[in-house]
Amino acid sequence: MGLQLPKRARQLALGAMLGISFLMLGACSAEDKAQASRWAMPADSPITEQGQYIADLWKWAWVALLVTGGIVWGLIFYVSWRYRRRSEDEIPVQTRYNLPLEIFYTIAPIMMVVVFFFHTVEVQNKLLDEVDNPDQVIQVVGQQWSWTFNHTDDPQDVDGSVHYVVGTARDIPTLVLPVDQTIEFKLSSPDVIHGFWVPAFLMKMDVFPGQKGEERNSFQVHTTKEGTFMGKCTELCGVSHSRMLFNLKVVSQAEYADYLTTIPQAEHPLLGGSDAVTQAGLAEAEEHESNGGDE
Ligand SMILES: [Cu+2]
Repeated sequence: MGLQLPKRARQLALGAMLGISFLMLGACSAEDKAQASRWAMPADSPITEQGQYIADLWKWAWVALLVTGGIVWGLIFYVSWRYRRRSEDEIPVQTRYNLPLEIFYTIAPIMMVVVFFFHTVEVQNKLLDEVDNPDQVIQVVGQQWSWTFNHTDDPQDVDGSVHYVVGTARDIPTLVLPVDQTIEFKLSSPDVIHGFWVPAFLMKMDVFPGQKGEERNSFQVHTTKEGTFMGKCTELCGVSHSRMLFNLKVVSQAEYADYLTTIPQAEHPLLGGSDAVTQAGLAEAEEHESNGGDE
């Protein structure tokens, strides 16, 4: 026997609940609504052709789930209303061991997972697809605790000269990219695993130590939108992991050509490790630790 409220009290409680729900919906700010309209993806994203595939996969997954949710909620409300207990003495029909129904609700979710899996693999293949002649090759080094960006001068010669930017945990670096070009990122690390993440790309990739040359993790994007965005490390990589940030600026191709003349040049890419210049963040953290130890 459950709690038996008088009918009037139950109606009042239901009315109050509906009222509160509508009030909560009304309290959504303009920002909440804008966020909902892009299905909670970051503002101004995606900024690459590849990112659009992810945005679409994400959107249609939500649509499929909401349709499924609508059907399930509808059925729950319908049967709990239609087959509710109507009298004190008689309980409604109790259905169990209904084989066709059990087969249906086992197969239906498996079919859904198969469809999601198919589309996920399809999008993943598109994201990892690479052309042989990208317009730019950026050799990205993640090291404790900042980034080095090597702008390879000749995309066909990754061991040749580069223009480069080296960040530290104190001075976060800016990665500048040209708009409307295919850019390849080759990722490497001299110490531990880092994660190269630009939220506006809607994808990220791990940066592994021990991978050299062509075995490095890599991916390509085709930039579609100018603007300033942010990037960060997304693998917990040590004490100053949270400071491993960078800025991303996507500029016109002319501005990009000008930009390259303003940054230093080297005969070979700076890949960290023996290139002590890329370890500036480490020295800073050690100084901090020794100061802390004296106190
Ligand atoms: Cu890191």
